[in-house]
Amino acid sequence: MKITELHIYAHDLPVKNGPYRMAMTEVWTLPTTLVKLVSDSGHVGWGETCPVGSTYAEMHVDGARAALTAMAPGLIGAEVAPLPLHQRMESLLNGHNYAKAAIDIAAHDLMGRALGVSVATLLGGALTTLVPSYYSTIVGAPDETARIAAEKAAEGYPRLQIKVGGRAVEEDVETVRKVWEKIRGKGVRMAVDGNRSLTTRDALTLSRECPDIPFVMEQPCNTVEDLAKIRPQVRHGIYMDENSINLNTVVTAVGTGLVDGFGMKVTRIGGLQPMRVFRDLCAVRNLPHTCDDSWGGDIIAAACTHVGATVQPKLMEGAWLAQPYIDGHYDSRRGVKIEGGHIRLPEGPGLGVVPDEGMFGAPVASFG
Ligand code: 0XW
Ligand code: MG
Repeated sequence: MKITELHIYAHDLPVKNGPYRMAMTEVWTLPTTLVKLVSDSGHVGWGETCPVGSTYAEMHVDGARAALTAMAPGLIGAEVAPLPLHQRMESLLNGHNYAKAAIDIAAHDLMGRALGVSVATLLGGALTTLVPSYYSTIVGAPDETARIAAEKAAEGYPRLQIKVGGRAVEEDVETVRKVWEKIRGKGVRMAVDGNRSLTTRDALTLSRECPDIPFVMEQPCNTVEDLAKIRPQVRHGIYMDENSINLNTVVTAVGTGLVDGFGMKVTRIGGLQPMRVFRDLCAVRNLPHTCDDSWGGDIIAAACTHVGATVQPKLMEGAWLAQPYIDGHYDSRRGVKIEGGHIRLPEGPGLGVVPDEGMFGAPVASFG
């Protein structure tokens, strides 16, 4: 099966009750990029990539569109199957995983539709049809954050991610302690995410001031070197998120025992093919991880849910979706939703969602 057409669409996703605030990023509207592939068999597949602003990860919306436009002519006539497709993309452009991911997701959707199987089946087979999610607070006042944490725990979220950083560490400590007072004993797991913002000094303070609270520290500091520095000094598990920019970094982090788990983004690692390799590497070393993305609509949400369904439940830390922050769906009937802290695996072939492409207007570029 070969690619005969590639279309790129631009679409804005305003943040409901915005802004969405992390330590170093505040966003009100997220410009997302969609890719539609058509094959010589007449099948269609959709992909998406949506950086959450320009300071979160090494991604930029215009970079994604430029990279897709640069690769597109060389992808007409390419095999849809993930391994030859990735080889072709590597021959056309170095890096830019988050742009390649949109093509990779579209190819998985197309292949699934052509074969009449779900993307989870293509990835090895679903282990569940109810995928756990987690709720991520924004950086906020301690009492308000604790109130939201209690509310989300009561809704059924099995895990909470508490955002910290960008302010005095004392306020972060107070926030974490107040959240713990509310959720203690409720069986809800907790991650404290600094989104790269903490100095190693403040990361150590946070850990030392909360020795009794069983959270994991997600990407507390900016660099791999910072994580290595605090690693032997903290009491809490360390998860890598933003630093895990490709499989090479992941292999080193896993092999050197630098981390206890990952917050992983499907687009940052380059799509579903590298994501399944990542999943299997983590399984070998019993490392828990999430299957999320930084932002995006129903296409990204479905991709995260399908791969999340293939992760051993004991290692699955959840699929975070932007859906609670977005009004409406690309697919009004089969849109992907979090209910009671969990996501029902979409049914049907491919990703199981069929976007109403009228929503996206005319493509910004078309090839083939
Ligand atoms: C909570 N997330 C999955 C969504 C935001 O884009 C950031 C991210 C994270 O864990 O850092
Ligand atoms: Mg994170």
